[in-house]
Amino acid sequence: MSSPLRQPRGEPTPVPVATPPAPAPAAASPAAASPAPTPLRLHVPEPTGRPGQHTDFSYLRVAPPGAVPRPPLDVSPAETAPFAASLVRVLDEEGRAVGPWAPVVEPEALRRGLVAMLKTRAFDARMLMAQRQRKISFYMQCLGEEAIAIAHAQALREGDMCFPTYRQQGLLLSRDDIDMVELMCQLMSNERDPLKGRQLPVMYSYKRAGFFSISGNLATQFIQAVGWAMASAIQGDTRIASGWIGDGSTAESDFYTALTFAHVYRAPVILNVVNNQWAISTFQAIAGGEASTFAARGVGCGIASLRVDGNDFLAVLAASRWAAERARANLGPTLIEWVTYRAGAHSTSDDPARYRPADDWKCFPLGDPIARLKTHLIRLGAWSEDEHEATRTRLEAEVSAALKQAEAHGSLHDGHIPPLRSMFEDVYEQMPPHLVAQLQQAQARAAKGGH
Ligand SMILES: Cc1ncc(C[n+]2csc(CCOP(=O)(O)OP(=O)(O)O)c2C)c(N)n1
Ligand SMILES: [Mg+2]
Repeated sequence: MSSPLRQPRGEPTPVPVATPPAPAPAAASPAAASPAPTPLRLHVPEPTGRPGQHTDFSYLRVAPPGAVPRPPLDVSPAETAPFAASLVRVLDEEGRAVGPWAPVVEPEALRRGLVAMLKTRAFDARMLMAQRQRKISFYMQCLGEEAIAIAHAQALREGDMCFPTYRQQGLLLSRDDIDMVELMCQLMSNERDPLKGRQLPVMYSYKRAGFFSISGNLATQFIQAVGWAMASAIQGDTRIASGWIGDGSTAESDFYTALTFAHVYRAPVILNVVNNQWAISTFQAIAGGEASTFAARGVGCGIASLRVDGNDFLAVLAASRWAAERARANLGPTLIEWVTYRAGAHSTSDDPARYRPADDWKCFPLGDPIARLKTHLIRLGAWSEDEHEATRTRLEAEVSAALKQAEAHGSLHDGHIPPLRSMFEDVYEQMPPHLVAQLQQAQARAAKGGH
């Protein structure tokens, strides 16, 4: 027997609708005259391009370079609403630096930035290949997003603390005191892995470089950064924090908790939201980027916020400096949405051809950060095509040489991994008896060839 509620296939199942309270007795109207209630439905955002199509990037809300004014440092959070809806840009199509955000910067600093971006790209490309050669187990690139971490690093001081995600390797690779070989040893989980195989390969940790241990639990970086910044202020210190999160991860409740604490106590922190349009195969609109911007979340929480072209090295530098200066002057937190594009796969375990057009990055309206800074420097007479090619070749050779060196300390292939006892070390100053017993048991088993 069919139920009166059963619908033909394909028809939505009716949702019971609460009956409105009965109107006053005299005004009762016949049921037949009232319109049929509208079945309720949900909106599920979709990307504007799928494999085999062309993405319509008009959803991005791109402003022309130089068009957005530069507010005073002590602007009130509410007054930043227009900045959170627009897009701060400096570099125009011809590589000129235009508008009020154009930073005062020595060409030498820009050259260093360009070299660091080229180095990061060469490192990523080689590590991707190393994963395909099964020398490392897993890798995540930041292809197309290099300017964000690298220009941001130039706005920070020694002692400031970044709470990065796995896509800010540029913070490390832009430093002279971080050895690529050591990063590679971690990627290979070999004998020289500074974290002794206790972290995922790409999750580095460098206290001396202001690079807090990466956590695989997304969005925790934001609460940690705000807490660290609050502690710095409580101690009357001068160091600020910089927290990082992706567009997708803003959907985590930790994001809002961090914003509340940052706002309430005016914590000296920069809150970076890297909107690279994707969270693995999920389009940014699913995390809430369709009807509003991610920067607007900051304004709603009482935090001064900017939306910035993340592929424009000069805009990243200028906005990062602005936010850092605000934090150092006790003017409170700044949230910055960096608009960029994740040009590569999410990780070596992902295949973006399954969910987005293959030529998407080529069509992305904000271009390639390396090409844009290169054009600017050539225009300034501070760089050339020849120098660019020579630098690229030199860096590729340096990365390959570093990989050889790292491989000499072992790789996944040859079992040169940290010694078994390291699993039991570094927790207690003196190993308690139950761990000593477990260690001896494990060593005895390993000696017999077991695991
Ligand atoms: C709390 C939590 N949920 C889910 C995951 C699995 N995960 C890892 S990366 C990722 C996508 C993150 O996307 P986004 O925040 O946009 O950063 P992106 O990778 O684009 O840089 C997901 C869902 C996780 N690591 N932690
Ligand atoms: Mg993302």
